[in-house]
Amino acid sequence: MSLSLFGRLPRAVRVLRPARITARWSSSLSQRPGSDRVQFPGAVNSKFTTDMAFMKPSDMPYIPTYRVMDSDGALVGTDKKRPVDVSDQEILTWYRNMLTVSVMDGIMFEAQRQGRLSFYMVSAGEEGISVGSAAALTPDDTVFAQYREAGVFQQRGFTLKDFMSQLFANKNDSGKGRNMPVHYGSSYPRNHTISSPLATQIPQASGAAYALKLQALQNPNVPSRIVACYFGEGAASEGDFHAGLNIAATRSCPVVFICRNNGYAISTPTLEQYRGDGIASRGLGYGIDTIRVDGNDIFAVYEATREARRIALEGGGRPVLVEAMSYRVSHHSTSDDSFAYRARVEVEDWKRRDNPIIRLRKWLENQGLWNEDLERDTRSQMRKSVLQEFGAAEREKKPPIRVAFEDVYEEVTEEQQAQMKELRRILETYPEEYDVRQFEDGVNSL
Ligand SMILES: Cc1ncc(C[n+]2csc(CCOP(=O)(O)OP(=O)(O)O)c2C)c(N)n1
Repeated sequence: MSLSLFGRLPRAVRVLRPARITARWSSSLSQRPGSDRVQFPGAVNSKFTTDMAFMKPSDMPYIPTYRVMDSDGALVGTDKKRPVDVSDQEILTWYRNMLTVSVMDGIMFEAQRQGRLSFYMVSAGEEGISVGSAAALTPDDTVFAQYREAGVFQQRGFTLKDFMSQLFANKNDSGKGRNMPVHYGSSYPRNHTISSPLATQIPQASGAAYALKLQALQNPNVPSRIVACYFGEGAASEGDFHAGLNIAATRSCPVVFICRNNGYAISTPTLEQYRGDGIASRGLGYGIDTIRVDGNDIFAVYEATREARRIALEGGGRPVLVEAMSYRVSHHSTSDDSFAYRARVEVEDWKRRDNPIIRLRKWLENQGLWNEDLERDTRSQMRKSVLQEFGAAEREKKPPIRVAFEDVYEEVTEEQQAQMKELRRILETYPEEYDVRQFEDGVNSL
């Protein structure tokens, strides 16, 4: 019945129809006499059994964690001579990108504590996940992020000026100063603007991936593109996670879901977040190819994402889930003191034991590609660059006041025009109360 739908579509669509769907639809749904398998349409490969046994999660094997390099920066796969098929130069860029995010985080966190910035969130301990996964994407791929993925933006060409303009909501911010700090976005490479409500980006990512799939069907000559969608293990408890993964599976969308499992959602430890085997075990339930990786190992993250990207484009499109394990060594945000709910020693332990930056540094040093002097000079240079852009962004004008009324709808409505006029009247009547000099064009923009 539904097959007739394809009959009306152009030939290319029929050729690219996903193989798995064909197999399922073409199997007979009637019960064959003597068959040991159920032919109910809802579970076509299930065997009959006379053994009434409830399946227990604890009887299932735990999903292993893929790694390429151990915490000493040594390669663990016996056959591996090189960790990944990219140049040393490229790996050094990854290292610098992780370091840039880390240096910027240190400075901006402190700046917030001094009241120079309203809010900040660091990604300490998770730089390997964001830089490593973004390195496996092409600039044409589309990204939906949560908020702890500054490394994705850094790896995809965001400059310190871009970061600082958003953080200080000045007139150079592509988001026009309307969002809280750390809610970055860019039109190319396409990084959809971050928004605060958790997990809402997950079904949106599936929808965007569906659109990319349809585009590829209409024009097979455009380069293949995927959507990469990031979220935390806490966000994965939202209903939108379920909606997003299920629709991506049933519509065969080329989307790679990347879950950062860092052990906490603000004060909530994973034991209170879920009782299954992390987030990875859920992927299988949706019929999605899934892998768990060591998030402190940038090589493992890169390799897994690159392969996930390849699989996502197979047969016209299908989703993949990557669960990257890490530990949130920082406070949740500048509004949080995490020692109120976890022991300082636990955090110190993790900081000492392992992190993605030190691990890659050890590998680079073992290869003779990095040393103490380079580390010191690079860090000091990065600090200087961050402080320079910080100062420049802080001194820059805010966007025109008019911008507060624009883009609510595509066009400014009559009511909004009246509100702008009224605002201008108030600002002009009480100049002592409202200092508008920091906004581009002052009241004249209204
Ligand atoms: C729908 C919704 N509920 C609650 C919040 C408040 N909130 C902001 S961040 C956060 C924790 C998210 O944890 P996780 O997804 O694990 O990401 P992490 O912060 O650990 O990177 C919560 C509950 C929100 N922003 N949106």
